[in-house]
Amino acid sequence: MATVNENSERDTAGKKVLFSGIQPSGIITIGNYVGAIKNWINLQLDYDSIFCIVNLHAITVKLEPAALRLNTLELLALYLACGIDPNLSTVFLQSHVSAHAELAWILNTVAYVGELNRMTQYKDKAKKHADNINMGLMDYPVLMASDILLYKTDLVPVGADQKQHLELARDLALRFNTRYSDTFVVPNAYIPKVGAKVMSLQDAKIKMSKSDENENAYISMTDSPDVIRRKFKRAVTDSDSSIRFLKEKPEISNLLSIYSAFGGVTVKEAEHEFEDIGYGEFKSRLADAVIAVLEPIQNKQKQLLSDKAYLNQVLKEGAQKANYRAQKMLSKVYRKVGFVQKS
Ligand code: ATP
Ligand code: LTN
Repeated sequence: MATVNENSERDTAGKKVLFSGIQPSGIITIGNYVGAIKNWINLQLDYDSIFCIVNLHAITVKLEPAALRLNTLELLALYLACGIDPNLSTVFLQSHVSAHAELAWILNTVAYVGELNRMTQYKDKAKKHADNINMGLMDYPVLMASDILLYKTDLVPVGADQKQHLELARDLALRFNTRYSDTFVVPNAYIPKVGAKVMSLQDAKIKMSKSDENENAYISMTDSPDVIRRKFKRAVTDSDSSIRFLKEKPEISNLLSIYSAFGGVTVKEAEHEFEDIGYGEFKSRLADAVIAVLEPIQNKQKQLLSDKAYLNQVLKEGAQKANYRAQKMLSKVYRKVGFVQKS
């Protein structure tokens, strides 16, 4: 991807800006962890990082208000438990910064109905939620572009399923810049080499998704060791017994990728390690590797959830930092489109 980043802003330490987010729509899976959160932890050292909990996105599908409230704090605690440092990065709730919705409106005027109608995620979700194909569901990628473009973002670490949305954010930035003069930084996606698309444990043709009706298809970040072992044991595999990363072995390849991401080894090293080992033993060691990473995170998350005052303080400070930056960009955009300034 070519980069047109004349508008790129570096902070005082000369760092580029990184932005990402997850919806507080319920269970967070190891797919979300490997595809997104895990990479955020390392990248936050090198980038001026902003991590958002995207609750405006979450209500594009039906969600009980009480559940959304609970999910939000749980996701915040998970971010922190995984190692996001609020002193290093900005962590905030999307609804606390009204500029996200405001910029989305402006971007709507440069987004075409045709291109939104063609988005894969929209088509999938429309099929899945046929009784609730609301405008928000269709407008979801424009709001996501708004999230990203508000902060002069250079890098957006996401799983492979978000690539198309990133392309749209780039297109909208370029289209706005062409129409109104240079304003937005054109962002780049950061998609991990291993684990960009963790597949379902029950069907390696579809991605691991928290909204899968079959609980055995995913491992939740809060699953107990017993449950993790059971789910891996039940994971679908082929009848051949070699542990190799091959196109014709999608189930084993998926498990090897998970092992690589959690065990801190390359897929090649993992293949070597399991050369003369059967599926049963492999699955058991895989479970060990995942549990070893998840257990401390789960303990930390529990501890954080018992300190609501601290969590609220993190959100308050995050909102202040994000709001300041977002308002600056929004004012610039308002000026560019010809809105008379408030006196
Ligand atoms: P749903 O499956 O309900 O549509 P989701 O699991 O995709 O939701 P999001 O909040 O939309 O959850 O995604 C959060 C982040 O996790 C995104 O960066 C997304 O690309 C990544 N992600 C989601 N599923 C996977 C997966 N199976 N493998 C790798 N990354 C994933
Ligand atoms: N659509 C994203 C979540 C999301 C996001 C963002 C990710 C909303 N706004 C901005 C990166 C940057 C998803 O992962 N499903």
